[in-house]
Amino acid sequence: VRAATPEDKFSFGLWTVAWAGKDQFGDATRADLAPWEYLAPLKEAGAWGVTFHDDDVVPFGAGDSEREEILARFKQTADEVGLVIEMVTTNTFSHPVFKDGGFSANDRAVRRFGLRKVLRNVDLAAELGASTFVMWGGREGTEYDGSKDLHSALERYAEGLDTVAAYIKEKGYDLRIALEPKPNEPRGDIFLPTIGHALGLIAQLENGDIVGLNPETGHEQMAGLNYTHGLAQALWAGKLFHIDLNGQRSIKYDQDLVFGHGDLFSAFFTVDLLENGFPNGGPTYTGPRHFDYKPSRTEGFDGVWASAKANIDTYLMLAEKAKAYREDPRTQAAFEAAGVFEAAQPTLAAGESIADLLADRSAFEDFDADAAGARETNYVALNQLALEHLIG
Ligand code: 3MF
Ligand code: MG
Ligand code: MG
Ligand code: MG
Repeated sequence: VRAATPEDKFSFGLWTVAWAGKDQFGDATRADLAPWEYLAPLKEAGAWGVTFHDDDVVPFGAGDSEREEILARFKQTADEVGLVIEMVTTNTFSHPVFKDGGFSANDRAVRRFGLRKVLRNVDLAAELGASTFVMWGGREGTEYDGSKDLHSALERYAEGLDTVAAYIKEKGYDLRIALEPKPNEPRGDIFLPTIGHALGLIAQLENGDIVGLNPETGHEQMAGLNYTHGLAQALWAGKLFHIDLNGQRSIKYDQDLVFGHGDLFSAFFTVDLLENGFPNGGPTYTGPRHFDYKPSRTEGFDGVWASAKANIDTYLMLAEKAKAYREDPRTQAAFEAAGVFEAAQPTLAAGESIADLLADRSAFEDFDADAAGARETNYVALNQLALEHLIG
């Protein structure tokens, strides 16, 4: 596979390679390095960008001068190494103060603290030149349905998001918010569990024009959903601002495997959409190819860097294969036979009224539904072509 270039825009959360392996049941299996020590090897693995939560770099509760010192060192190292800080995000899930959420906690003082922590980080994101501000509300949710007035919780969540968006506008920052849906873990149920729920909430915001999505492969798959379809709907809505690519095998805890190490066929179609767009044209994704995975706890540092590179290599291999799949004349013929191009034709003709449709006997009275029901689609043959390219 070819080497990654900056044009590929491969990017990693600092918390991915910096995860030391501490989980619910076991201690860390790797050492903690200083935040800037991860940057050169990330660049070496092929990254163009890096992203972080405030607390990944600066310890929670650090004083202003310590904070500034650490951030300056981090930024300087990123510059020296040649990594772009393309996204910044806020940790409103680790500290016990956020055990009931940041924006939707019942406790108003906690909500005000959460909002202040986020706004402070919006300033930092703008200062560092990031273009996206991701918000994963990992503790926004419940274990018990009776523990929150769900209507008030949604009101407060929306209020918080609208306040952050209003602040970005007020300040004139060139920054967009990207919400990251997840169905559960760490809460029993998290608000905005899927791409669809998040799109629904964004549509009700006052400042929703600068609020979009950062969908994660595994999060949709944890809900049994199709990630590629979710990306498609976010694109269609003009809301695909950022992505978290990784791997997940079926409905279980958040595995955060290397991209492609979960559902590989699904990963193929994800890359096909990201690289080649919709067969009939339409909006395309031009943002970072951002990975949010965890180097497995079984790995040492060699394994960390090998797994970081594995994300990139898998993406590049799939991109090559998806390109060959699309360019294969057999695929184009199979698209034609499957009616994929016909789907671009509006169902009503240009200028056709509903009355015209109702008067069109060929559409209903004379339509042979049984014959149409018996038509060949050739979808399986088309899928086999994809498989052939994928494993060929
Ligand atoms: C949790 C996640 C988060 C988000 C991150 C970005 C810790 O399952 O995916 O990673 O991606 O908070 O804002
Ligand atoms: Mg995750
Ligand atoms: Mg995950
Ligand atoms: Mg994520």
